[in-house]
Amino acid sequence: MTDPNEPSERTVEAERTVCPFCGVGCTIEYAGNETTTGVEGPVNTRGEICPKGAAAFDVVTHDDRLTEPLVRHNGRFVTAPWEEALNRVAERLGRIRDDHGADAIQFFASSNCTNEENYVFQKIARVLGTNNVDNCARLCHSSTVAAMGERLGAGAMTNTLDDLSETDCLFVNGANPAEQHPVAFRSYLLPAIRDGASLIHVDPRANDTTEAADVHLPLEPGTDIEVANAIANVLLEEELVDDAFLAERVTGVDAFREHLASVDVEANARAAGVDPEAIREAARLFGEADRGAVITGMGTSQHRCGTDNVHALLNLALLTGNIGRRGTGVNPLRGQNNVQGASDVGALPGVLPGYEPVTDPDARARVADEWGVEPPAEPGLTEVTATHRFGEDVHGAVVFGENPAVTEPNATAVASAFDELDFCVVIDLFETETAAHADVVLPASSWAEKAGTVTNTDRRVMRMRPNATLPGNARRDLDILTAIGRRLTDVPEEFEYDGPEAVFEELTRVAPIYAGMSYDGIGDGYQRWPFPVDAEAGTDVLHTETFATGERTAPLSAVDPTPPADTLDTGELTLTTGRVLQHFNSGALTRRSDRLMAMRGEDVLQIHPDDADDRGIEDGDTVSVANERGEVTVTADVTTAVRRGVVFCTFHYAEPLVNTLAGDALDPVAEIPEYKHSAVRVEPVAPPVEAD
Ligand SMILES: Nc1nc2c(c(=O)[nH]1)N[C@H]1C(S)=C(S)[C@@H](COP(=O)(O)OP(=O)(O)OC[C@H]3O[C@@H](n4cnc5c(=O)[nH]c(N)nc54)[C@H](O)[C@@H]3O)O[C@H]1N2
Ligand SMILES: Nc1nc2c(c(=O)[nH]1)N[C@H]1C(S)=C(S)[C@@H](COP(=O)(O)OP(=O)(O)OC[C@H]3O[C@@H](n4cnc5c(=O)[nH]c(N)nc54)[C@H](O)[C@@H]3O)O[C@H]1N2
Ligand code: SF4
Ligand SMILES: [Mo]
Repeated sequence: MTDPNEPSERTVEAERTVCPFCGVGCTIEYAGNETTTGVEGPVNTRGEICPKGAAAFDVVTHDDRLTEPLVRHNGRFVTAPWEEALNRVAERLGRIRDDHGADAIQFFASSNCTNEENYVFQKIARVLGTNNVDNCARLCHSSTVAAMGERLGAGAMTNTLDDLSETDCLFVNGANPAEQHPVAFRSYLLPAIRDGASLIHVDPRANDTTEAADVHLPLEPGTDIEVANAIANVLLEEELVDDAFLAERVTGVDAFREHLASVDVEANARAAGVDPEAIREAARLFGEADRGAVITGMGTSQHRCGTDNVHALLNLALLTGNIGRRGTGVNPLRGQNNVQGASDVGALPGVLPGYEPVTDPDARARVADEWGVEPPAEPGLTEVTATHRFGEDVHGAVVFGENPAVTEPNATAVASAFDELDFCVVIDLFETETAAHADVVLPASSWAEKAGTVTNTDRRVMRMRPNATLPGNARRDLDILTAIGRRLTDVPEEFEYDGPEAVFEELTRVAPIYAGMSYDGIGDGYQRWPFPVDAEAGTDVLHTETFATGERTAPLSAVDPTPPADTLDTGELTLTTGRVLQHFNSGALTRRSDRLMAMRGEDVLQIHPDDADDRGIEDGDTVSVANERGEVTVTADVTTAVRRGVVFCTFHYAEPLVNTLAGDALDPVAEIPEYKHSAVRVEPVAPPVEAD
């Protein structure tokens, strides 16, 4: 916190903006006294927020904020003037490009930052001559986007939060919206449940979402395909499918039936460790519902078979005709406040702004018309693959608002890989664990110090507005990026913008899905893509008459299970990871909030009483969790919320660094890591002391 004895030179005022945390996109503003409050916005129509939104200001005035550029001299960081720091960035990255080509540099974009910032960021990479730009969408829903893109032609939520409140059945697979998308859960999903909608929760753990569930399938991590295929089998066997929809809108039905004939519900239930009767009950609830909606999250997507997991869920929606109507669909709840937007504006290695493939010459030519430089035609590296190649063919990195040394799998190896680079610049609010391996660190702007737009989970573009001035010599992210673009590229004039609105205008010309949007049009409300809403269909729901592929039909696609990469030796347990309400991702922001830390201040390992007993572990004991990649010590929370054989931990803390335990396996299609299944040994750190 700021020193109360020092008069603060920072002015603070209330301006409607968007919460910096999750993809729900609640509207908040400064409320005085270093706090924020929810105000009525497009999503939180009654001004409702969760504890993170309420604590958002804590980070803005935190003492740890970077206020000067840092440049490494003889191994140590020293503060430096902006000119020197920026020149060093341009000179060193320029040298890497000259020596090895632009593809030797990796650009880590920020799903925590605005559309305008990410648009400029990917433009720097592409103008420089590389498609090596990626964002955290890689780590959350890249598999979802891949499967949905292939089958339906669009990787975003098919439906809107608003219409999901009209559903009759929620099929929530590997997501915990009660904690991770709290306002969406309380204001859109719970009302549907109170109106009689059923909830099926497919999750190895019982958590806050499970409390509202009619059926809980506590599957073994990594067995989602077994469960979804068993449900598909029951749907077909018990004639719970929508024959009219299958006839009109679906192809591959016969081949799918044939494939599913070999699926045995009992055997799949056994493999997943769930009750076959519960699978049947789930199938009946979903199949008999007039409107059934699938909601999917990280438990589905973060496996080496993440793309297939989503294919298996898409089958359930297509079989039951639950696509293209209100209250239905397949709905990935997006992660950070702008992970949807960072992807929309082209911070991905395979697509240009608006998801046009880099391999499409017409799309490249359209971009070249605007930029005067044609983007390269070869898709770039995804972010985890890139870190695996640091020091080999990748020699430089620009890390913008990401903390891969904490959040990528096998994190200790990732941190060392950063030391293999010739040059790394980090643009962040704090001296992060990744910054510790950088050569230059640039002090950036928090959510409260910038203007721009972000795109929430149901594709709504909303405006952010500054509530505070910058601390010390920190600069706005957009100013930092344009300054780098002007120094580093051969087209400095392409990085002269008169503020974020001018960037947005360019974006609407380059990205077809944003065409026609404007700051004025958005105002205090929102504009949703595809824009404008199709007047004929009269709805914001996708795929109503045709799929986004342009086709009237989408295919069923049979998938078989893939075993996780880690196999369990005797005595080992399966570690799966995830989130809690009070903390956010790497914890960079939430660990620094006293009020959030007071609510939940440490990481714990959830472990089943029988597994704890076997190891002589009691509730509250310090335990070691280890495998060949690393070890962490953490407090045991002995609970029946997790199934036997499975332990659960968050990854919100740099200490313990849980991601040291996650493996390098990637989904072959989307290159998403297998965060949700690692083999670990769990032991008490010291033998329990007998109390007399
Ligand atoms: N409070 C809070 N909210 C957040 C975030 C945060 O860090 N904290 N982060 C944001 C981001 S970036 C994202 S991507 C979203 C993610 O939101 P969610 O997808 O809800 O996040 P997770 O907790 O990672 O995973 C969801 C559930 O998957 C379960 N799971 C684990 N393994 C498996 C499995 O093999 N199969 C199935 N079916 N389930 C499994 C876990 O037990 C967990 O309850 O949340 C966003 N919102
Ligand atoms: N074990 C395990 N690991 C996981 C996951 C999991 O479920 N399990 N989930 C994965 C997922 S889904 C995700 S999205 C990733 C998240 O991974 P990251 O994106 O690396 O984590 P974050 O904490 O969201 O943010 C990173 C950085 O952004 C900075 N930042 C915030 N706002 C701003 C800003 O306005 N400007 C600038 N310049 N910087 C800013 C923060 O200070 C922080 O250092 O983690 C992944 N890692
Ligand atoms: S639900 Fe998400 S967007 Fe809304 S206040 Fe909480 S963290 Fe912020
Ligand atoms: Mo995420």
